[in-house]
Amino acid sequence: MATPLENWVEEQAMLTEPKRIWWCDGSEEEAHRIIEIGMNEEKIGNHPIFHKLNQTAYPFGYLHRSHPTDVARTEHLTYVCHSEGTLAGPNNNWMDPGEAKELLTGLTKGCMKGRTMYVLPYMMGHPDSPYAKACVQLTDVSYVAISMRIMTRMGKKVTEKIGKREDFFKGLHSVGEFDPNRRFIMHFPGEHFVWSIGSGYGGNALLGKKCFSLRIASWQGLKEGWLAEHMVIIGIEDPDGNITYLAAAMPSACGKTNLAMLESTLPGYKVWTLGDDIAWLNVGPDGRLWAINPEIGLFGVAPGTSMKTNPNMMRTLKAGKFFPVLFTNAALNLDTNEPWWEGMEGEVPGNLSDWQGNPWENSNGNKAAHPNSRFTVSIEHVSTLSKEFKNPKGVPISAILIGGRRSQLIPLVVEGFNWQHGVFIGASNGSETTAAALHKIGVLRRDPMAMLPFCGYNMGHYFGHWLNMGEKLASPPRIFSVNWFRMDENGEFIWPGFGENIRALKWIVDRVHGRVGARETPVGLVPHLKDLELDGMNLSEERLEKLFEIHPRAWDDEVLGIEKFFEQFGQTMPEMMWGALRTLKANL
Ligand code: OXD
Ligand code: MN
Repeated sequence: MATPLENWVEEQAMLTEPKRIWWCDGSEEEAHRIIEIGMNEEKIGNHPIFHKLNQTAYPFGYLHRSHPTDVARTEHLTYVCHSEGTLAGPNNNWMDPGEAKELLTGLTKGCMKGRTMYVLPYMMGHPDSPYAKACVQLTDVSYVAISMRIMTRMGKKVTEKIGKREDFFKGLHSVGEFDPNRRFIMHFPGEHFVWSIGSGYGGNALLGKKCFSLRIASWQGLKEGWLAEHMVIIGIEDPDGNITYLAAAMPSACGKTNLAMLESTLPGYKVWTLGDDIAWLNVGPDGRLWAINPEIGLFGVAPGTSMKTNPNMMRTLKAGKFFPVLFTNAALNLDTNEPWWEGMEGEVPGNLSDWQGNPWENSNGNKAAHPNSRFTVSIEHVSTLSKEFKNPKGVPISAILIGGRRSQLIPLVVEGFNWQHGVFIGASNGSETTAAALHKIGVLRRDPMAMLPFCGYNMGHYFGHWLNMGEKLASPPRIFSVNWFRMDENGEFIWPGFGENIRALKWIVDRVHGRVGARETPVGLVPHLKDLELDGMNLSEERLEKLFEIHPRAWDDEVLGIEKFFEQFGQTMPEMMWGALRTLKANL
């Protein structure tokens, strides 16, 4: 007798009409076959899906060029279809589930004709973790099948684990015609189901990532008492060999991957990598907050990544352990057959094709790589991978960092007065927008906990859930805000960032262990400058003070912006958040 999984796949095949169905076993041998298909059979426009790169310089490396209109997340086409609009909240697009299904049925009918339907059984989280979830995604493009193999624990074992169960998470994906007018990313939290059509871009198409591990999982977390967050997980080892684990939320393309792979400039300190994008946080039996990374791969922004900014990542891309490594929408050095992007060290190669494969002209600020070009690589390649990565229990979190890209106003590091105040800091977080989603770049938008595009339900309830989580924790982590991006009057970054960020992290670790005091300001606790370890750094006292400047009047607009943002949530906004805003105003 057919299993619920087989029945579901069969139903989707009746709707989408693929020429064949391929149940993926997740093996390396299979990945080679799928790559071959992507090089020789499947195409986007005139381009094959994959181009084989120089295997000496980039072992297992392949270049993928997307459809030109399909380069980032499309937030305006992303919907969360709860039974009622108020559950989705002002932070989500909402459509009635029945209506959404009717619309998508029309767009999906026969969309896989002439194509292969890949069936991808995958696990989010370590299979032995009590927090892991079994999922299945269907897709009609080799790029997505291969990317899912890098990002998730995919394979036959998951099919066996699902067996006769019905409670697996389902994702139906088709690139359709890559038509932005026929593109939707629809979430049905009540049914553990995501239906995505018209895009092959990571955040829209690798359904285990944003769609499932954040939007659907955050809703699960609300109902079950845990958190699904847009966070890095790292361990910081001090000179005595003690490791303190931190989780850090930052909006897309604000340096989470660099933070996850930071190489310390402080002797004796070392950063261990556990995750660069998503954390599932549960209350452990010991009353502490425990984190797992549900993914096993990195899908990072390429431009700006270099031996100077992130040497660890450059080595990771060349480690050649787990097949394959993908580069999406990078430029191509036609002389060496290597990928290239803006910000890579060395001279700009003379003979480049741009991210669409056209000869590149170095003029008018014309970018060779797309600003949101990406690499996709197994976390197994990372030499700083924590030995706890494979621990199904995860790691206990001592501090939560919340950051954004703020050229003005926000100090380098601020500690919340307590959990509730930390939640307020997170809820009022803002950041200047980047190329990770299609919108105007560089405008300030409120992005609470860096979850605005990813919280699968009303954020008013989300803040309430965070406050409740604090109640359930015997020893809640301390919450900090961080900002590496403050600029001076000349538009220059004051703080050098990257490896030097360890100095701010050290202060955070010192606070966690009660080794240093702090100075109280209206916005939270900041370091006594003497407690910051700045030896070997070229930063004048004056510039250092600038990093922590708080001008009450400069905060007026900020407070107004927060107030306006909070108002949207009406009755769902916890009174405690309003109280914290009133206190901030009074203190300023
Ligand atoms: C990502 C994003 O790809 O946040 O991680 O957009
Ligand atoms: Mn992200």
